[in-house]
Amino acid sequence: MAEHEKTASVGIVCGSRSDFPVMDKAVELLGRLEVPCEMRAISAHRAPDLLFRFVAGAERRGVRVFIAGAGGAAHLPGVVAAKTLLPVVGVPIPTQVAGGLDSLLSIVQMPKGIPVATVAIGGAENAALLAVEILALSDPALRDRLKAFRDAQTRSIEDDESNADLRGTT
Ligand code: RP5
Repeated sequence: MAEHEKTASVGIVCGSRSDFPVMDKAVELLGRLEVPCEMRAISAHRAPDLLFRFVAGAERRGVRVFIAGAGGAAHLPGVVAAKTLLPVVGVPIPTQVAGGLDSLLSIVQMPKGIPVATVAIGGAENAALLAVEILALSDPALRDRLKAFRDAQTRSIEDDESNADLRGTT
């Protein structure tokens, strides 16, 4: 385990290493907002006991939110949610066969009792932002960084040349 992982606030788990290119976008965004995270590839169906150990260990190490990305019959986020009281954000991974609609429905259609906050297909950035919003509830400095991120995002659209004629108008 790398040194920075000991203080991770967000635990990211993927069903496979093949999900990393999508989920790396969450890691990158969390890094921009200075939120420590750790990412693992642990299949819920191929290695369920390892997944349970990861969830329990991550909680002990200080993880406060999980992000789980999986594709196809994507039960990983629901299984993580079943093993923790922490919030779980699910990311449906795009697939070859159904474009990720299979992943989306598998994750979003959780039966009542165990929720998973599901973002768009491939929506790893929004998963990271949702995790940040949750953490910011009890971290004023992080809230300030999130506000600055939002403001910069708005400014980049206002500064776009195609909107030049709208500047300064209400
Ligand atoms: C899921 O099956 C993973 O989340 C991945 O999106 C998909 C394909 O997995 P691999 O074939 O790369 O193992 O479990």
